Amino acid sequence: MKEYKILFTGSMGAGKTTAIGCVSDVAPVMTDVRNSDASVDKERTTVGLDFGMLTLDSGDRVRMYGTPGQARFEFLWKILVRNALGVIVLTDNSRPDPLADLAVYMTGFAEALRTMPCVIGVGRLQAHPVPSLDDYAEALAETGRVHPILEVDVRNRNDVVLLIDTLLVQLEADCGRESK
Ligand SMILES: Nc1nc2c(ncn2[C@@H]2O[C@H](COP(=O)(O)OP(=O)(O)OP(=O)(O)O)[C@@H](O)[C@H]2O)c(=O)[nH]1
Ligand SMILES: [Mg+2]
Repeated sequence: MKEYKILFTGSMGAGKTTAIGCVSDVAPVMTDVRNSDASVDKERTTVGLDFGMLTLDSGDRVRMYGTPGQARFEFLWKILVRNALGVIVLTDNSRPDPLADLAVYMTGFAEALRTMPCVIGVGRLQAHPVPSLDDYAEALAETGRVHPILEVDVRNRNDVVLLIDTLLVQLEADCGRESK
């Protein structure tokens, strides 16, 4: 049996807490409090971390951690990414500039992503088709990065498991790693 630590990050309200809660086999640990950031219409927000555990069909276990989305908690991003094997970045396509949001996390985790695989999950794409998945790929390519980009509904277990599987496949193949 293998055990993996993976990290969910991404913009406020993209659904890190929801995604982890949706697939966790154990009662997830959440640290959400009342949201005081008026720029995002959201009742609660994560101020510490999320934690959940998923046992795969293979018997392997995935320990899932989630970061706060708010950039004021950037110091926690660095702590939470330690010892992780891969990162899932969630975006919310209903936000004003989802590609700029993506850039915040690609920059924030740049050091970790030199050695870790990464998958991008784009939420609310049906209702907000722009930027398209191709637009995301182009934006990433401009920064010299290639990562899988998938549409995701964080409320849908299969979607979230697919994101995790896509990350683990990269890990198994040892691809997605840039040479140092
Ligand atoms: N209607 C709708 N709601 C969605 C969709 N995707 C996500 N949500 C909702 O968006 C909210 C996401 O909230 P969280 O899971 O707290 O987001 P988070 O990324 O943990 O946010 P922070 O901790 O504040 O950074 C949840 O209420 C989800 O149900 C969607 O496609 N449609
Ligand atoms: Mg959260």
